[in-house]
Amino acid sequence: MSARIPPGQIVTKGWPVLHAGTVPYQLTRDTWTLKLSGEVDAPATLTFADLLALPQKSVTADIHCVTSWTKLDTVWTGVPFSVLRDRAAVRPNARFVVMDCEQGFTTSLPIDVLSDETVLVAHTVAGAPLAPEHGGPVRMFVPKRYFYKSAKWLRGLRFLAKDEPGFWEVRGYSNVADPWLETRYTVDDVREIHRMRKANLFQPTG
Ligand SMILES: Nc1nc2c(c(=O)[nH]1)N[C@H]1C(S)=C(S)[C@@H](COP(=O)(O)O)O[C@H]1N2
Ligand SMILES: [Mo]
Repeated sequence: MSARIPPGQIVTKGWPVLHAGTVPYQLTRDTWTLKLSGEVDAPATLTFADLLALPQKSVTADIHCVTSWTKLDTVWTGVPFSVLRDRAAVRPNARFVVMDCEQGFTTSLPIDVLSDETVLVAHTVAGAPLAPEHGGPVRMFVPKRYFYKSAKWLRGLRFLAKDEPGFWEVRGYSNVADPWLETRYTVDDVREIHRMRKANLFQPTG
């Protein structure tokens, strides 16, 4: 196994389009908004212009779909998640974020996992506006997790004290979704908890 490719993954040169339901073509940069809500002191609804007025960053990273394709060296531009977290003035009791999408898809991750410099609320790929088929005008970009954690057509970030497992997560997919641990399914999360318990590394997340 190459150190670059996570276990069980195969490199693809193309870029598959994968999602439940249809593409919401009516959602454009002009109609799109992003709601910051939940356990926050500064709830807000941002327009695309508001998003562009925030600090921007480009990240180059590999993406890994749980169905086993990996695409190398993708280049994304957007606003770091941490900037939006700070903009929302998240309360100390908030630990998770639910990413709410157009048409009802959701996924979630701990705020800590989303708070490093690789995670973007992204609007541009390889220098071009994100295509509707790939989640445009705006989607999450979370390259260190399987790609189902990178919510397409993002419409809200809901900050919560308790986790609320998302669309794929309640259908048997891992809530951890770590390509390097190869936690693909719920049962793999249980395996990881056992491994960490044995090593005295397990910290319950409530
Ligand atoms: N809103 C929404 N986002 C979603 C999905 C979805 O069904 N709906 N599918 C996820 C899955 S399983 C994958 S692999 C990626 C695929 O992104 P792509 O079509 O740009 O390759 O989007 C993720 N984000
Ligand atoms: Mo996926």
